[in-house]
Amino acid sequence: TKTNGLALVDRDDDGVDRAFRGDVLAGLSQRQKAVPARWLYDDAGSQLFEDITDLEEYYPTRAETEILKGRGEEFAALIGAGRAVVEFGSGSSVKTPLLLRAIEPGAYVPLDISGDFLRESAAALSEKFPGLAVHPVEADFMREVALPDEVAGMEKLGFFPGSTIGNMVARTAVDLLRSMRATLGADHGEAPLLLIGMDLVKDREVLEAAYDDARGVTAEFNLNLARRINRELDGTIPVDALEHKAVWNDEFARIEMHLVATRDIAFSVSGREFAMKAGETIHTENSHKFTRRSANTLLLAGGWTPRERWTDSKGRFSLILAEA
Ligand code: AVI
Repeated sequence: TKTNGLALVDRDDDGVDRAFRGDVLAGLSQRQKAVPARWLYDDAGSQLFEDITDLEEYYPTRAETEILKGRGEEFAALIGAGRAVVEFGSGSSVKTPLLLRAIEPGAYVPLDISGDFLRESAAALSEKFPGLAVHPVEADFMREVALPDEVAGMEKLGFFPGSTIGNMVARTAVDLLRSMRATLGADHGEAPLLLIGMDLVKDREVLEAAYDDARGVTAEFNLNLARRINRELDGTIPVDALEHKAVWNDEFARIEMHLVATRDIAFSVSGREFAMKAGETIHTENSHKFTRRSANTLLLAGGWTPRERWTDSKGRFSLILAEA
């Protein structure tokens, strides 16, 4: 689950999230309507994403878990014991313990913008690893984060699984990789490592099915954004006139999710009027897929040198160890 928590959210007197309203109004005013993908993850959206990770068609979670399960000894040899593991995003219930069990970390520092979710997952982790020092930090990790004093003297390993980097356009991804370097102390003479999941380019059919499953869970995940706009921003979007579309954009090597208008519609959001012609879309998410080279190029642009790379047995997903 990923949520946007309360603590770092700026709300107006009516309790409306100002950043959400700003992004939606600006995005719906563009020629190609678009809403940033981060807004897919309210409580309902986060639960739907969890459901997606169990789907037959959605291979990334299973593929990455297979690598984490099978390569523990190699991680231990390359990473060594005693590092502070800094996870960008609160740990998922499955992946993080696999890494922590393999490498004997000195501490675990989950970073997340959602305080509630952060505390919950940190508590669950502490229960699983009673001897491990866990220091959750509530922060927006898109910027440099000050780590707790307790891990000041320790070597660091950043952990960013799930290919969430793929949900960013290259410019944002590079900014994030550079912020990670700074957060992990690379600018102050430390030599941090980063273990990062990056999903791979593959057949269009496999990719499009992964983002348009037979049970319609991904469609619900996408449509939930329109419902959220109606709920939180006093919107009148006729959700029944929108359809989920997931399409491979070969030019940019990414799956794009859109909400397509099935007829001409008009609606208002926060008192502003909008219209869509039949066939017009709202672009709601990019999920970039990488080749070995494009992954390396992105990491290098972000200040990280790839050192080791693992893929699952079907060659669908990669986990890369890089050093600053
Ligand atoms: C969170 N992120 C890596 C997912 C992905 O595969 O891009 C989000 C997602 N969107 C639709 N299905 C899954």
